[in-house]
Amino acid sequence: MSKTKIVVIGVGAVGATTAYTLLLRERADELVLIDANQAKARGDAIDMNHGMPFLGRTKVWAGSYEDCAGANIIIITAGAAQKPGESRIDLLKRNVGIFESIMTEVFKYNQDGILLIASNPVDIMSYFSWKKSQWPVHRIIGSGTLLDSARFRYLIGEELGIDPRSVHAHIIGEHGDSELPVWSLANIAGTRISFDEDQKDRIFRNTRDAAYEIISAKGATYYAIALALDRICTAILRDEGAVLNVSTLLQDYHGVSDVYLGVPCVVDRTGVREVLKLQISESEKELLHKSAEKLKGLIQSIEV
Ligand code: 6V0
Repeated sequence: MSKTKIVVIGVGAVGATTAYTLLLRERADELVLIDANQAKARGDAIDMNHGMPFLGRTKVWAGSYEDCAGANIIIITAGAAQKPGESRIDLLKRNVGIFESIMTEVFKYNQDGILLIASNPVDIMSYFSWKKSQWPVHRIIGSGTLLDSARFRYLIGEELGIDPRSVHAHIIGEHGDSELPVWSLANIAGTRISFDEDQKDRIFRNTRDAAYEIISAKGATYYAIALALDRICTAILRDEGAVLNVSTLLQDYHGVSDVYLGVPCVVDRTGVREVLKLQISESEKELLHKSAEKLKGLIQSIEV
C-alpha cells in the first residue's frame, strides 16, 4: 500500500493544532511541518515525536519544500498578522505576496496533490492560488464555510438540546462578514426549525462573529478549524464523497460565477467532485450575490 503524506505549511496556532489533530487521529503515515520560522516547526516536530510512545504510527518532521514531493494533501495556514496602522487591503496584498512565494515552491515539487487552504481571507487566497497554478480547480480547496456551518449547527443544537451532528444547516458565501445562513433549508430529520426572528438573529450573529469573540478572549482560533481541516483530509484520503461546505470556484451558481465561495460540495479523493446547488430562497440568493460582489471587489483591488 502506498504511504499517505500530508504537508502543513505555516505552523502557527492553526497549523500546529491541525498537525496535532491529524497526528492524534493517525490520518497520515507522514506529516511534514514547514514554516518560515524553522525553529518553530522543528520544535513542534520534536514535541510531537515525543508523544510517539503513546501513539505510534505517524512519522513527523520539520521539512523543506522538497518534502512536498509525493504529498497527497498540502495544507496552507501560513499568514502574516496585521501590523499596527496597516489597512486590510495592505495586509491582503502582503499575504498574497507570501502565497505567491509559497506556491512557486510547492509547484516545483508537487503537481498532483490537493491544496487545502485555510489562510485568510480564505476564499480570496484559494482563488488566487488556483489562478496562479496550472492545476484543475477541483484540486484547490478552501476551508470555506465549513467551520462557520459547524458553529451554526452547534448553536442551533444548543438552543434545541439536539446533538449538532443531527442538525442540518448551512452557512454559505464568504468565510467572513458577508456570509449568510440558509434558514430556509435548516432542518432536523427533515423537520423545519421554527425559531422566531430574534432567535435566528442571535444565533446567526453568534455564528458570524464567533471569531471576533474568541480572538478578543485568547488571541486566535484554532481548535475547531483544526477539526474542520481534519474532516476535509479524511473525506479526501478515504474517498468518502462527503458533503462539506468548502470554498470552490462557482460557475453559474444561482447566477454567481468566477469567484471562490463556500457552498456544499461533494469531496472525495479527487478533491471537489461536485458542487451542490442548494434550493435557496430569493432573499438568500440576493445575499449570496452581495457576498460574491464583495469578494470580487477585493480580488480586483489586488489585481489577481
Ligand atoms: P499564526 O499563529 O500567526 O501563524 C502563521 C504562521 O505562518 C507563523 O508560524 C508564520 O511563521 C508562518 N508564515 C508566515 N509567512 C510564511 C511563509 N512565507 N512561509 C511559511 N510560513 C510562513 O496565525 P494563525 O495560525 O492563528 O492563523 C493562520 C491563518 O489561518 C490566518 O490567516 C488566519 O486568519 C487563518 N484562519 C483561518 C480560519 C478558517 O476558518 N479558514 C480559522 C482560523 C484562522
